[in-house]
Amino acid sequence: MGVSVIIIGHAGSGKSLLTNNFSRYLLNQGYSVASVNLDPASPPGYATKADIRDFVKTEEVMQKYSLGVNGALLKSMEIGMEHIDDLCINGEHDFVLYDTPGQLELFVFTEFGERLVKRIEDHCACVFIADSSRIKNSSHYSATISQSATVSVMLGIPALTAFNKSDLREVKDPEYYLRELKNEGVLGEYFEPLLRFVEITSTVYRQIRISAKTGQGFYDLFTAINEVFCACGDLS
Ligand SMILES: Nc1nc2c(ncn2[C@@H]2O[C@H](COP(=O)(O)OP(=O)(O)O)[C@@H](O)[C@H]2O)c(=O)[nH]1
Ligand SMILES: [Mg+2]
Repeated sequence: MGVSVIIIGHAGSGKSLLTNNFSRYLLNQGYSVASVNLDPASPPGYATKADIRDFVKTEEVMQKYSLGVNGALLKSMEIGMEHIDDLCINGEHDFVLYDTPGQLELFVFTEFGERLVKRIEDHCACVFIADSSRIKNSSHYSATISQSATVSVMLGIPALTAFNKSDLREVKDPEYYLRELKNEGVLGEYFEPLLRFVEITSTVYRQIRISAKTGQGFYDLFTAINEVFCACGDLS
């Protein structure tokens, strides 16, 4: 059975570049890989097995329905949902990478993500991409980890956090942020147990630092993805 990886993160965090370069990495390792673009607003810029833009393009939705950007994005996801069967690749590849819309709420907080996950028959996990260049203190770090946990809960699948753009800036060890949090009063008191909770409930908690640009950390990401299913006792 293959592995489906849903790549989620904030706009500009590097989802599309990761889909492009990580799929090449997997291909070079000898695996069969398919990439799926689920962002109706941007052409993927890499070869896809399925592309939501074959069914709906946000710029056309804006014109056709006289909508602003946000309305058109939501409408695009609604239209895309009618084609979920065409966007779901099951049982054909070792890995399927799903590149999600720029704004993560379009995938996580609409029915689209939930429905897609239900249609995926392969093993399925999500990789939450965080932009390391934006993590400048313990609050940023805690908020990032919390969001990854939220995505996992919303979609009902395991999530890994991958700290991208490590070529620009590397995140510090979790212990460093925990120490810092202890000095941050109320916020620290709130986040420390939260960080511990995420640590205990995650299948893979070691920090994964990658660069979608240079390929740094791709082996670590690859092994972590495999560990998710290994830890679930489900490698068949
Ligand atoms: N330096 C650096 N730039 C990156 C990295 N990943 C993405 N980018 C750049 O960040 C911008 C947004 O990337 P993109 O993949 O389109 O983000 P998306 O909105 O999450 O799909 C682009 O200019 C990418 O070239 C990385 O690891 N390092
Ligand atoms: Mg993108």
